[in-house]
Amino acid sequence: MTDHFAYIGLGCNVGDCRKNLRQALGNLEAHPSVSSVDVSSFYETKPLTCRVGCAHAETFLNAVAKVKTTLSYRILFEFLQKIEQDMGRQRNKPWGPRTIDLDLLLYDDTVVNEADLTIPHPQLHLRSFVLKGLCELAPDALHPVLGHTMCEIAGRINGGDYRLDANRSQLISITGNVCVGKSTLAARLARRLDATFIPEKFDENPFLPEVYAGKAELALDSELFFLNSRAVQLRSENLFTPHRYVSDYIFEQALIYASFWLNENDLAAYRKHYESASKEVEAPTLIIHMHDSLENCIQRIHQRNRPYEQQIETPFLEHLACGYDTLYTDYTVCPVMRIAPDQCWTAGQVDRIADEAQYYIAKAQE
Ligand code: PH2
Ligand code: MG
Ligand code: MG
Repeated sequence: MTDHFAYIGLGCNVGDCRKNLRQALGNLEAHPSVSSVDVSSFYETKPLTCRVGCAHAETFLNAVAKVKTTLSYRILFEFLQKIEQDMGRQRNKPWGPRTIDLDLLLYDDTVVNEADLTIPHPQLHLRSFVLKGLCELAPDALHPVLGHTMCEIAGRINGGDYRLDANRSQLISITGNVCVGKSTLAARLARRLDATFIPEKFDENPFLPEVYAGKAELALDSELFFLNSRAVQLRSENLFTPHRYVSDYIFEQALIYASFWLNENDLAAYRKHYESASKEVEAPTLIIHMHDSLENCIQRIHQRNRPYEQQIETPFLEHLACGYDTLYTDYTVCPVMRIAPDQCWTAGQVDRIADEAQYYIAKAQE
């Protein structure tokens, strides 16, 4: 009989959770076909709810176990359900309180898509409360669908917890420095994902060339023009649910640019407009951040040869790079996937990014 390695997510939010987790682990260990159970720390997590204002007020206690077993994934899955039932889990509400929840997260590097069972667990990559334990036990293990380590996947969600939600529009936003390749990738991803491309209307901004040419007094007009045009493009009521969109910018980058161009007074005035406009725009479902060396960006700016961009110098690009880094340091609006730009030139590489992106957005409900 071959040994298999499975990872199991444990969760509890009613009763004595420490005791319930220990009891579930004891039940796992007691199975004659389970030869070892390693367990992560037990950690408290804030409940991720199915929708705003729905159940799950109680804090969860979560952990992950690594199980060495000769059981098939199907028998192991049934065994987990039996433990849940024996421990008094009521399955009447899918998101109801639970004395114990045992989720089969990974089984070797097997990919399963059966009616009642999906492996890897379809939300694993969106949940820090699962990835925390996986990172303790197997930081370098590869996610069989995404092909990245648990550590890298955890970095994308940065401590946040997300769910696939077909009740909202699916907005993928590409970010990165000037001339890193955002629009090219955005357009190609949109085609590949059957999404609508939302391009930044830089060529409609009458103030932009003048600002780059040194007319600081037009900077506020230029920034307000962009703010308004982006707010119209991304306004929630202008986006259909659950239609897909790919934009070549994010709304928040406005502040990074504005803080470079505007003086203190103008920036304070701008912030007010920004705050009120930001309430109406749709938050992204996924960000794809492209990074590259500033030298490469400058080289491409020269190749692209948009006249007003030719004055761009390193300090401006440094300001932008630093602004994005700061923004993403504690960003928990949506997952952030980081890619190097040379990954997106061949059709195969674009397909690969599209497949990964697709895994982070909801499919339309049938
Ligand atoms: N499980 C859920 C839903 N929400 N939130 C946290 N923090 N931990 C969980 O284990 C959990 C959840 C569905 O199983
Ligand atoms: Mg669960
Ligand atoms: Mg479950």
